[in-house]
Amino acid sequence: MFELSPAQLAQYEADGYVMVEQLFSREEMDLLLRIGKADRKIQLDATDRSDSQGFVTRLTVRNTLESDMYSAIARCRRVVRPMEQLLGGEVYHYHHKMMLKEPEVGGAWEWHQDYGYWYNNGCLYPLMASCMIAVDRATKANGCLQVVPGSQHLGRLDHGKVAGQTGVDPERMAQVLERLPLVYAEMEPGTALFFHGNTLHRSDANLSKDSRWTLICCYNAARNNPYKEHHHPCYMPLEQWQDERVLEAGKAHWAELEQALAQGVVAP
Ligand SMILES: O=C(O)CCC(=O)C(=O)O
Repeated sequence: MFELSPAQLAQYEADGYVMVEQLFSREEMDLLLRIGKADRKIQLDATDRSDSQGFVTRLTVRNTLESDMYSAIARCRRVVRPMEQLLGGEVYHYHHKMMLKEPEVGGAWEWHQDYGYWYNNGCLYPLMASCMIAVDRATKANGCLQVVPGSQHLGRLDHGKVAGQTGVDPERMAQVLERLPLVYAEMEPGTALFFHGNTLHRSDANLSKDSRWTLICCYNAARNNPYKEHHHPCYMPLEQWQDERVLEAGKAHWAELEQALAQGVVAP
């Protein structure tokens, strides 16, 4: 079973993120990409997020886990076990989202912390983290994630309206960038970035000819159950799947999509 090493845990503690190369195989990512491109449902359910330049990025958020390939990844031990290590105990699925950053149109994200938003959902502690998995290659040119190492130690910063999005106070952000470096998290397909809910991150618009799709799986510590109901789930035990089930679920998912395509209907 994959686990983060003491050195990787120390890196997360210092930097607020840790990158794990090839957490998923090329075969798994090729299949996920094929599924994503053929999946009318994720396109139909996608919401738009505009940036200040008028570029629009699309994302499809899921609060529940099913038997599809996206859910199999969010449930699999390769992702969940490191999350348990990082959050210090049992975790539950908070949501997952496919980020469909399309060539030449995919918009930018302003500087923010995920816990900047999740705080408002009744989660008292920042015992929350995400795993971003590169489905396509993510590069500087197609708008890969940018992170500020060590920024999780700043605690939660005030968020407000920034260029039409909810972002960190720009005056404070400028000061942060005077003191801390900025890192472009370039990733090959299958590489995963585990990052803390208070790690500052953003991304540029995708002006390149290559799409930049990622799957982001987000978790909350079981002991950090929100004190109020909101649009993401409260604690519910997470059924963890063996890693092999990712490919099995993907193959079954693809077969379902192929059948739906042949019948000219949208797969459920
Ligand atoms: O996909 C990206 O580039 C950024 C996404 C992000 O920051 C988020 O979902 O919180």
